[in-house]
Amino acid sequence: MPLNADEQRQLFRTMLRIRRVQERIESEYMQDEMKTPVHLYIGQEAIAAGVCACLRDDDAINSNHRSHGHYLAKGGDLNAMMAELFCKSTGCSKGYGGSMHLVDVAHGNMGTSAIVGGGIPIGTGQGLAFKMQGLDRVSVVFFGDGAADEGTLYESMNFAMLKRLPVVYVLENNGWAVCSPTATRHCAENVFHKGADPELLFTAKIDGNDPELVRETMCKAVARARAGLGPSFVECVTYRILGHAGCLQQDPKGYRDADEIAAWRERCPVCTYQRKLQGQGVLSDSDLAGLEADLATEIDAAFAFARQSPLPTADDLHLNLFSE
Ligand SMILES: Cc1ncc(C[n+]2csc(CCOP(=O)(O)OP(=O)(O)O)c2C)c(N)n1
Repeated sequence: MPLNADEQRQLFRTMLRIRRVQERIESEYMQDEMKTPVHLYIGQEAIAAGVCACLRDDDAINSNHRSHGHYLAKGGDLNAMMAELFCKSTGCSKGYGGSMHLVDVAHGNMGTSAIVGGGIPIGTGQGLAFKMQGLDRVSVVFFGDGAADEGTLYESMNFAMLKRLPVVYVLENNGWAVCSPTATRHCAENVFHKGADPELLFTAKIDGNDPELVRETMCKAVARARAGLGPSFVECVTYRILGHAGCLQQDPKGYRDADEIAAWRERCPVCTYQRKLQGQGVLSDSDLAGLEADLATEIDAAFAFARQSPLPTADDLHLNLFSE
């Protein structure tokens, strides 16, 4: 069903918010106050926004090291995220985890992990739990093309198909795993879509820079999962515009073609969607100015909150430990 104007503006807002937060992190990263590696999501915003627009608060997501967008789109608190990046005790993981360990159980963000592919079996188990409890909740797993190379994807999907689990596997194919292009790792184009039985697995390969298409495809997968019909695999083709980790000036030069980066910058999902909504008369100049001002205020406040928050203390070392 086509989106109405409010839904379109909401989708755009989610994307723009993720983008502006990422840009601020990038611009301040060299000050070395954020004592955590960061993996920025710039260029992939349409996926987190489009996927999470189909989910309820009580649906679960599991994701990976590049998770700022997933956390924000699923309703995570920006103050708690920024405090986590500054490793402060007010952070969403109490300052113990940093950027790769964002969590917000109240909004169904069950946690992110630095283990590539690690969220895939965990999200599958989450789907099993929902099914065993007789709930109509859905478990979504976000992972990259590098994680898709790992055997755990096939074990997990086989099990999800066998048990008809309410799991949606969202592959964010951004073309690269650190410095390795997908062409050197996958035997063919569309390798993940060959021979899938639609009864067992709904699959789609789509433009991951088109938020409305991501949302529409995802809503089909979510409806199938809620109806007890089983898992789906949605491959979203996109591009990581910045480096693998850290800020742009820390990215090694030469492993990517400058023309490739320029071509994908042209296809920036945020700018493209902004132009589309402006063209449709859905987003006015004053809407945009208001949105930008609100986001700048919110982001300033989150960085100030993070800076002013206390570090964990030595006594905190004894918390959150398990002993018999
Ligand atoms: C099990 C495991 N192997 C290797 C790594 C090192 N590593 C960190 S990120 C990464 C690349 C992941 O690529 P992809 O899944 O495509 O995600 P992207 O970074 O492109 O978003 C690798 C190999 C790791 N963290 N965990």
